Amino acid sequence: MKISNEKKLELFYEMLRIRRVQERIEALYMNDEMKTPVHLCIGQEAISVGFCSLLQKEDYISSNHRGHGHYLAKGGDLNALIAELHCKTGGCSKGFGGSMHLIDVSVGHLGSSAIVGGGIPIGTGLGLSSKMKGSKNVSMIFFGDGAADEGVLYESLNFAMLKKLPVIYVLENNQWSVCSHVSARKAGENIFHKAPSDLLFSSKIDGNDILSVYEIAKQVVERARNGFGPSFIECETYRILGHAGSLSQDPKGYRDQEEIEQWKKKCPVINFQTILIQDQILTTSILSEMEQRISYEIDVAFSNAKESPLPTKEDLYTYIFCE
Ligand SMILES: Cc1ncc(C[n+]2csc(CCOP(=O)(O)OP(=O)(O)O)c2C)c(N)n1
Repeated sequence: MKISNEKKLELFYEMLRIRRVQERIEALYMNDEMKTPVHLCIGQEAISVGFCSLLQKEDYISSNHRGHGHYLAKGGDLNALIAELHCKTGGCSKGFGGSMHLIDVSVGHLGSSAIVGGGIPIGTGLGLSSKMKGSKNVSMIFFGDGAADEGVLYESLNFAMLKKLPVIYVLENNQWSVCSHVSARKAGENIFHKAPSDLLFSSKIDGNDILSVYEIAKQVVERARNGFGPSFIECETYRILGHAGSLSQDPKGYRDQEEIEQWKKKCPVINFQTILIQDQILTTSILSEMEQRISYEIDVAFSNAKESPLPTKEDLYTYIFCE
């Protein structure tokens, strides 16, 4: 598939931005100013960027606890993300949600859930709403291999196939669910084989290769938008850092350093950067301009978050609805 150089740079920039945001969070986390757990997605950036780059603002996504990348790739506001991590009123959930409850309705991000698998029926329902309204909006759901253990995935897939819903199920198989390896939980090689194939387009891809992700994303978004029903894409990837918090807080011993080193060699950001430089699409001056722009944007977001007030006791009642 032909992808313009401009598009390639755009994809690279978005991945780099998510990477640098994650790194800054990780670097500052032990200062204890971010009053929420964080689940960083370093190593998985190609998936959120590749898939979201094919969506319109009006399309929906639903996300999970490891959702910073999904939020940013869909166009969620960085200032509101960082303020949310500080539990401040400037946050995207007004400081009440923390990192696992991100949302930006203005760009079609309809929320992330801390309940593993929780975003799957929500995203399926969003697909149903599009179909009932006769709109062309598609719904994309990001979830992990741990969530693929949950029965709700198969109920949702069945419903989406039955009603031919415009839903794209994006499984980020990062090999681990907390400290439990995928091989300890799955029978057989491929999770996606479990998805019945006659009513569901399914495929397994290298989730660390942004161009492969972009290519399949284009295909499945077009299918969904044109009434061909749901798709299920398993993306092989790896969580480079710990399950939650900063790296130093990750329990040791559940995975080999050698495994981590092997996956670091498959880094989606560095590898794409190398290709772009080799192909003379990215120059060192463009790269340093990108780095500066991103770094400045992150500085501003952290300083805004510090300035933003904490919620008050009265705010506790502001967002409670009752009839
Ligand atoms: C229903 C439910 N069960 C268990 C948990 C505890 N828990 C939080 S994250 C997580 C791992 C999820 O793994 P996966 O879906 O593969 O996502 P990853 O963390 O690897 O990105 C678990 C078991 C939870 N939050 N919700």
